[in-house]
Amino acid sequence: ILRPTHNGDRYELTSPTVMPKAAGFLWNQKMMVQITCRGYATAQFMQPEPAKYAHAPNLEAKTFMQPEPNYYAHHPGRFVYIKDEESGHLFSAPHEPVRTVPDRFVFSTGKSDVAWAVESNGIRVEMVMGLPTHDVAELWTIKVTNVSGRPRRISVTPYFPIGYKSWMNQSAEWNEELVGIVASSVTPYQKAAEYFKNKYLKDKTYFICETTPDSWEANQQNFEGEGGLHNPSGLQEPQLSCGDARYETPTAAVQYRLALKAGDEREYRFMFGPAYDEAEIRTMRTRYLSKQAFIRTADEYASYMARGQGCLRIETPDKDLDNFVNNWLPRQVYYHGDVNRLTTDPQTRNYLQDNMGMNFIKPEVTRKAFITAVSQQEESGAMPDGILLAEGAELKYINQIPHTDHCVWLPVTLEVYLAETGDYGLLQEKVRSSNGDEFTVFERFSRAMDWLLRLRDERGLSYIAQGDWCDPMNMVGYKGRGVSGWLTLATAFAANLWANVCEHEGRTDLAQRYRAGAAACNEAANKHLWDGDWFARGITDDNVTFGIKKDPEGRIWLNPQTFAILSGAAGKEQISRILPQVDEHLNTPYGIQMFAPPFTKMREDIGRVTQKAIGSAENAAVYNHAGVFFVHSLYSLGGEQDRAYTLLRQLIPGPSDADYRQRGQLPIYIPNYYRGAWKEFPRTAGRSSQLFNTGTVSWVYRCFIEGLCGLRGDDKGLTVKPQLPSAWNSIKVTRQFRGATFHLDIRRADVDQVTVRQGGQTLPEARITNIRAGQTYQLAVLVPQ
Ligand code: CEZ
Repeated sequence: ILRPTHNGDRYELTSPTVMPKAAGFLWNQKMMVQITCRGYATAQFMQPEPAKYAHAPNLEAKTFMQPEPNYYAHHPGRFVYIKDEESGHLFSAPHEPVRTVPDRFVFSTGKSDVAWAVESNGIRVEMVMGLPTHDVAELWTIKVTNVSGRPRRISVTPYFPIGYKSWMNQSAEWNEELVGIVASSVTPYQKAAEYFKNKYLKDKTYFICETTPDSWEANQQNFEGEGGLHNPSGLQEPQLSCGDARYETPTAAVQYRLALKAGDEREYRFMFGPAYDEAEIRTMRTRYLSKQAFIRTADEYASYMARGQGCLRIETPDKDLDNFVNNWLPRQVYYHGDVNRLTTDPQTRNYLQDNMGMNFIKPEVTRKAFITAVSQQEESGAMPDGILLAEGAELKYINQIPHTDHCVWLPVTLEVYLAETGDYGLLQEKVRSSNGDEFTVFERFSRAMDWLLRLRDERGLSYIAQGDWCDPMNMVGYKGRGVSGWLTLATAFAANLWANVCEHEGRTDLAQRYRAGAAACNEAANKHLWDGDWFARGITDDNVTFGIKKDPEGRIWLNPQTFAILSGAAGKEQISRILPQVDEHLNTPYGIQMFAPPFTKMREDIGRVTQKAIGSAENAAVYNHAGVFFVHSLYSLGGEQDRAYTLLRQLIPGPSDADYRQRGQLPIYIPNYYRGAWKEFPRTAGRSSQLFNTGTVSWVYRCFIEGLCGLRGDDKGLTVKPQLPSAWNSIKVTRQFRGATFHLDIRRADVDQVTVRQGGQTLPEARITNIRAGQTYQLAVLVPQ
């Protein structure tokens, strides 16, 4: 059903029904489109807040991107109806809305386009969607070929529903000069002040054609009629009615009537997108709507994607893994670092971790992100809940709820930045905030750590307010007393990381202060949260410790265990107790659950997380972000490479057919979760959320680079400490690092410690120093059996 092609640059799915939600996605800095194999699409563009140009047929609430999208007959999508005008046989490509069983079906997701080839009744339809690099628009090529071996009379009707644009004012009509349908609307509002904000919104949606069609329809009801979308009334007439929409739901359908000889083909090009006015549509048409311009634009876009190639190529015994790590993982990391999930106020923790990944792709972007982030630091040293990225942006949704963990991610992200670049100079940059204070980056980080260490109760445990990393854990501490076990440990971890930097900068006084702070957190966690075999998740406002043995639900949580390992709170003996418990309670065939057992009803002293559907999102799902934190902690231990690798591999769908079917997702990205509650609901366990926005991927990339391959920078150079799973005897790795290229041949040998040879000579230690940019290094690495 599924196979990689073009050296892994594409994945091809050959059925529209076995993984109906399987989708590809494309983006640029102004927009994003996710489109399923069946043709349903979700697109957003920034103006500067996320907006749509194709809508559901009813009024939609504005919201952030959510998991497990539902698709329904009238969901926005991009379709072509093909009707045999002699026999009346009708089908549609890619698959919706007609759902005819195709004779041949290929959904092919590439890095810079999404394509289909669908055949039914002797007609082949090939569709390709691309994007420009700097503008908002979809570029569509639709090619029709008569493969039936006899002459045919058919109609070809691209159908791009526009949906319900506005309850105040909406319409659509054919525009002769632009050769297409233009829908107009007024974004609804009520406050006068909103008028001025909305005044320049792109309230038009256009669908324009390179080739003038024989007829068209701009009125959804006229097109669909009594026949319904499976067999629209508009297609039962000799031609479309050339209707308009006057405060009626707009649509874009255009029709070509063709007489094709055997083997004949026709190729059409279209553009679909939002615009402010007709002048803008005209400009877009001139800029893009021709064969040459499509080719040029596709090349430009491919080189834009190529800039996100990342710094690692691996050759391991697992080819599917290689394909994901070499081709698709850096692309998803790049997406996060490049567009910050298309929000103007990314959650601070997301902004920082997404930039942690960008260190491996474009560290100069991460450098700027630090400056942007700390320039918004509050006077107290706290970091705000979201980082504002556009003029006039506001904190929305979850960012209006106070969470206490944001400062943690500063030193965590910095650790990777310094390892990749060695640029300690960043710390001396002066950053001014809007209230006028000026501090260096170094001072700001110290203030953030001071704030974290200060925000603890008399026991030394960190207050949680209305959430920590776990967004919906909103009622543990809303009365002001509850504490987070995880945050206490994460604070210790962050303080230790920061102490290392202080030491490097010659500030031993500060290094001591932060190490002492970390030690105090760890001690408090051990005193109040150690439950004999694992660490508790927290203590509520009413002083109830939870995430412990006697809890029937939410008994053991992964994050506190992970961060107890990372912070040093858990000693060797404790770790040896924790790991088997984690295995027993949390492992599933699809990865590791964030906690178990799931909550089946509201716990008013924990909050919204307990109300989420069992096994979805944070309620006992395989929540990949938490899973990969754990993998990172295992690599940091050394000696846990098998446990680490098993979990790392499970983050990626496949490679068995059964696994693909169960997850329902192509192996071109990692979703934020797979359904968990494996013991309770095995039928749905493993199912992908289909949401490719996730902090997971930065860590996954990091785990492959620094953990499995063991290629990590420090202030002297590049250290080499591979941690191959025991089933592997050798791997080959190419790593880009500080402008140089390293080819490593890593194999097991009879050595006591990692040995690195360059040009026949053994290096004094497993570290390459004096790295020169532009140079290529060939290294033979021997690792102990
Ligand atoms: O969002 C993520 C956040 O973006 O949830 C993570 C958190 O660390 C990320 O910063 C864990 O809680 O209910 C909610 O509010 C959810 O928490 C979502 O906003 C969420 C989900 O991943 C979306 O499925």
